[in-house]
Amino acid sequence: EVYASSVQEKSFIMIKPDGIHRGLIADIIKRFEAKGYKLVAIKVMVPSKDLASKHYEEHAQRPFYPGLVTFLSSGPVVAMVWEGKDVIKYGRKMIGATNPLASTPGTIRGDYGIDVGRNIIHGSDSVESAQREIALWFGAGELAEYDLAMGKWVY
Ligand code: RTP
Ligand code: MG
Repeated sequence: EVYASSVQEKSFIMIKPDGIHRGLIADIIKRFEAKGYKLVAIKVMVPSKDLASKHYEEHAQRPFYPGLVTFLSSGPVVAMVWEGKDVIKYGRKMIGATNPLASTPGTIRGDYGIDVGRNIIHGSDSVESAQREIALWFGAGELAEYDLAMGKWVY
């Protein structure tokens, strides 16, 4: 059933400044698209320090937090919302482990990263985080609703 609610699960996926500067935008989008996920929102921006702080607020007490916020707001990001069955959990699998050197080859971080502070991409880690992050980065009218023609060949 193509329009079951599980198929409409959404995740907030963001290419971080290192990913943009390293020319990985198209590769990353290609992976999610080829998997069968549907792109419903996308924008490029340099996030303010305030937005970056809010995005990672769960880590506010961690020693790496100030550097993380400075890094995220230091350059352009590609903020996206991808939709599809199990996209939150499976998207994190495609992304790989937080530390790129612990990520399996074939994952985005495993294929392209070395340092935990330069791990290329962010993905929501739960339904609650996804809802919070989508609302933080996008306005209600910025999410497209449409049927993807290839959808019936994916589900
Ligand atoms: P993300 O939120 O960016 O998708 O990454 P994640 O879930 O895999 O990892 P998380 O624990 O949420 O950490 C957020 C980001 O903080 C940086 N970090 N640095 N020990 C460290 O220096 C350290 N630990 C985490 C990473 O850039 C990580 O993606
Ligand atoms: Mg995280």
